[in-house]
Amino acid sequence: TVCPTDDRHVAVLAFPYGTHAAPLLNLVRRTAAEAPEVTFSFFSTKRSNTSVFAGLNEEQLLNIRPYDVDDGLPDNYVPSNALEPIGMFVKAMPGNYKTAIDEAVKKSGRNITCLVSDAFFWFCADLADEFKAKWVPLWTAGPHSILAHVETDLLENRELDFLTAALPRATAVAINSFAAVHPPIAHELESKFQLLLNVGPFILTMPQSFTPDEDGCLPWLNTQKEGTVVYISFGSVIMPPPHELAALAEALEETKYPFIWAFRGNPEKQLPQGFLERTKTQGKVVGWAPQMQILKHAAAGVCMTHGGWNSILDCIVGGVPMISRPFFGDQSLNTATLEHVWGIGGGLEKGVFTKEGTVKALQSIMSTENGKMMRQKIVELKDSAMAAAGPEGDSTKNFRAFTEIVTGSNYD
Ligand code: U2F
Repeated sequence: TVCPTDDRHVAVLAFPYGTHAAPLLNLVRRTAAEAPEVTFSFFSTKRSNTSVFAGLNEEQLLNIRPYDVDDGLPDNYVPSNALEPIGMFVKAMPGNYKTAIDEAVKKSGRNITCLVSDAFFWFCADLADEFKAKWVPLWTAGPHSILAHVETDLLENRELDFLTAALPRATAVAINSFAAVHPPIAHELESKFQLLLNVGPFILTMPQSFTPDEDGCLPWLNTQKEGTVVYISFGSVIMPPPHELAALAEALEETKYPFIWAFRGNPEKQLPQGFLERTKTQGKVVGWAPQMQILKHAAAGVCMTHGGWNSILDCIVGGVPMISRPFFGDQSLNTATLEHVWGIGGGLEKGVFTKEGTVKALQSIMSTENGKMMRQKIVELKDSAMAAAGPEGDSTKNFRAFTEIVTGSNYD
């Protein structure tokens, strides 16, 4: 029931690129469901809102309203590379968010009482002061990368320099992770922030949107032997260069491992000539795949990834070791952690896809003691993730704390 005198209004500021806005919305959906009397306004670009709100009905959205912020791009703009529009968007901040927040305040008649934002938005520290509101940022990547930012004095990137100075001002910092993933890092972070809230892995703790299996990956997996299938995906942003795509394709043909390749471009044009025809019974090249369901399937044997944090969590929950080819941001650090801290995967010889290096890496995971060890270790991590997300687990308790801070209520 909605209390007409309630004046609580949470502004949620999403970063509209990569896999950032969807996890933030999932977190807020769970919180909003616990606090039906509080208004939640969700700010992202039109394109991002269209994608993350797709398929969610009124009943699922409850007290959350989407608002579009200006993407900073001129009319009829054609990007010259994938990063350019992100730079233009960042230049439009924070004015674009402020304009949209003003509109939401006017529409709802409620001032902002709390800001929940992507942790990239250092400007929220000042905005929260201006509104006399709380600020709870969400770091959508792993604990190692946020610690690296906080600990690094000489940052080349000014945006991130501001970020690290701002985060200790937040009422709490939430992260899509669980403390047992790497306890020394969690302890270190606890000492840097007013409050650190591990509330993940979201794949276990938050409502997820449904990914349809349009290409029949799951029935196909049912026809494959246990632990034999190579799943390949480089997330939502990356397309490896042509010579590396070719090397990976050749390695698959050479090893004959069954595979599912979630390919975001045009496979006919971008994969070697004849590859699709020659491998049509060996594997499937699909568009967007139901990644989590694939990784949970008994047939999944190894995941080829770019080392994006959400994919790493998916693999941990699925119990599938990884071969990682990092491209930017946190991905190299994530890859090193897979190999040297957790022992649940590793990088490639020379760091890039070559035919020989990829064959070696695949064979090492699929058919050596090393691969067996990785599988055992990843199942241990999976168990601690499940415990954290369980009824009395740390992430569950931290989520309660998050909800109380954000809504200012006790929901026990
Ligand atoms: C950025 O990450 P990306 O979006 O490139 O990659 P991930 O963090 O691995 O997230 C990919 C998500 O998309 C899903 C998959 C993950 O939740 O389950 N998915 C799918 O459902 N189907 C597909 O065919 C392919 C993917 C950035 F590039 C990274 O460096 C950061 O770590 C990350 C988090 O901040 O954001």
